[in-house]
Amino acid sequence: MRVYGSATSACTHKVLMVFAEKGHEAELVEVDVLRGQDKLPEHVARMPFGEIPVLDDDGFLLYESRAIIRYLDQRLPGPSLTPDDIRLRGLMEQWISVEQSYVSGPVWDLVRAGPVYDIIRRSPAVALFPPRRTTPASPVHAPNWRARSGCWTRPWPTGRTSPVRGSPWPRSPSCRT
Ligand SMILES: N[C@@H](CCC(=O)N[C@@H](CS)C(=O)NCC(=O)O)C(=O)O
Repeated sequence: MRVYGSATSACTHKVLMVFAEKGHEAELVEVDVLRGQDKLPEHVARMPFGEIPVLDDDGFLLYESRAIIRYLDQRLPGPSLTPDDIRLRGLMEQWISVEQSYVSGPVWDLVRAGPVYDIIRRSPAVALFPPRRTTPASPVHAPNWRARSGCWTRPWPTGRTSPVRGSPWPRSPSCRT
C-alpha cells in the first residue's frame, strides 16, 4: 500500500503508526506541503481538498486520516487497535473527536494564519488551488490532558502560555494535583 503524505506531517504519522502497530510497511510518497505539492492537480485528483494524507490500496483511494486509520485497522491483519468493549470504544471515539475538534483543526487554523503558511502561499503550485481562507487566530483549545484526571498538565503545545496572546491557561476546576 502507498501513502501520499509527508515525513513531517502529524496526520501522516498517524497513518504510518497504524501500519507499524499492525506490523506492516507502507510506501510513503512524499508530498511536500511547504512547496504546495498538495495543491498540484495530480494530488487534488486524489484529494479534492488539497491536503495530505491519502491512502492508495491497490487503486482504492481513501483520504481523511481518521477514515484511513479506521479502514487500516480492519483491512490489515494484526492486533486490533479498536477495543471490543463498547465503553472503551466510546472513549476511543471521544479522543479521536477531541483531537480533531480541539487540536488538529485549531492548530492548522493557526498555521494558516502564520508565517509558515506564507511560504505555502508563495508557492507557484498554490495558484492552481488556492488554500482555504484563514480565520483570525483564536485561542487554541489544545490542552494535553492527563486523561480522565480532569487535570490539564500541559496547557498549550508550546508550554505554559498561549501561543496566541500569551494568555495563561486556567487551571481546570477538577484538577487535584
Ligand atoms: N482532515 C484532514 C486534515 C489533513 C491536514 O490537515 N493535513 C495537513 C498536513 S498534517 C495539510 O495537508 N495541510 C495543508 C493545508 O492545509 O494547506 C485529515 O485528517 O486527513
